[in-house]
Amino acid sequence: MNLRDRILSLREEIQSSIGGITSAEMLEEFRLKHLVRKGTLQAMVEALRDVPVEEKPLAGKELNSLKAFAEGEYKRLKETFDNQGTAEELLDTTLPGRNAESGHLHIITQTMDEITRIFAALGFTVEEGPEIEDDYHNFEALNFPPDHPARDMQDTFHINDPVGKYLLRTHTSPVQVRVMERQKPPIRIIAPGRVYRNEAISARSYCIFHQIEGLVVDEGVTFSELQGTLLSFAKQFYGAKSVVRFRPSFFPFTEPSAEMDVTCYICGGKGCRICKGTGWLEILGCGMVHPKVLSNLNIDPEKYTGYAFGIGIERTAMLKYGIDDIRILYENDLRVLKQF
Ligand code: 2NM
Repeated sequence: MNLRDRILSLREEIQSSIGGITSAEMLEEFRLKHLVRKGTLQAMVEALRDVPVEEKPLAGKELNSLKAFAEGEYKRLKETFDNQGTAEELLDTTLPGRNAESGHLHIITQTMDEITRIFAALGFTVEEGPEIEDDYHNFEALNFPPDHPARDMQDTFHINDPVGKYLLRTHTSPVQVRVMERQKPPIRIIAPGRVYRNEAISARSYCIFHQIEGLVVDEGVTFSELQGTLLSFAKQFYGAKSVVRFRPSFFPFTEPSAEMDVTCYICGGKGCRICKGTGWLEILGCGMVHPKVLSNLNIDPEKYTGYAFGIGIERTAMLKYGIDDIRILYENDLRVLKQF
């Protein structure tokens, strides 16, 4: 058989074996048989030296074409198998895992949970109520006179309902009203939740914020019991060395009413940037439940007394974490949220 015929028969062999290659292993066998230095194609190149001169050009051309074909097919199949290796080949279980970032509770929720836990340990149970309230539960039952400025369209978000009595609650006090409607004393509850006020948005106020309000009603409840309970809260939340003071204030639903300050937990009362040099932080409003609120809810004010308080969560969280603009709590900027 002359060289040209041998080359043609090698082409047939190569062509038919290429059709049967179905794995990377088979492709490697193909390479070792035909494409390496001691393979069939190189053997033909060497044999080309011994053929008569006149046969060389044609045989050479034939051989080059076969080599190009075999190498091209090898490259094509190699790429195919490289890209679709079995799952086992592609999965390297020794690589370090990808870090799955997990979310966490918002700073407002964290603060609310922490305060709730402290009062729960003091014997308070948690109550919730609707955010869309009616005028009676949000204002009237709480002794707000009909012309009180908070009832004005300017300060409260009213719902555009046919009766015109629904609104977004401006505090969580309507939850306390609903508890007093359905439950006889003793009552000892806190109401954490979201509230709404139609205020100009600024660094200090936002149209949405959160409160925890508390209510205790029983026979013989006194202002000193209020003071002891809220002092215990302040020591747990702001530190055991905390001291509190009460200043007279006014709310329609309490009499007497007070604001409670705690010694600044940053400077310990010496005066610093956070407490604006006063040594005190204003942290909540409180008071003895007004007798009219009790009688509105069929609780006999001659037999029962009660105290109530309200804590603003945003303000508390901002003081604790040194945040100076309330709006960043509502922008959902991960660069901010991840810090807490
Ligand atoms: C405050 C301050 C003082 C309060 C009163 C009542 C209720 F329902 F018993 F009348 N709930 N919450 C209250 C009292 C809230 O927030 C600054």
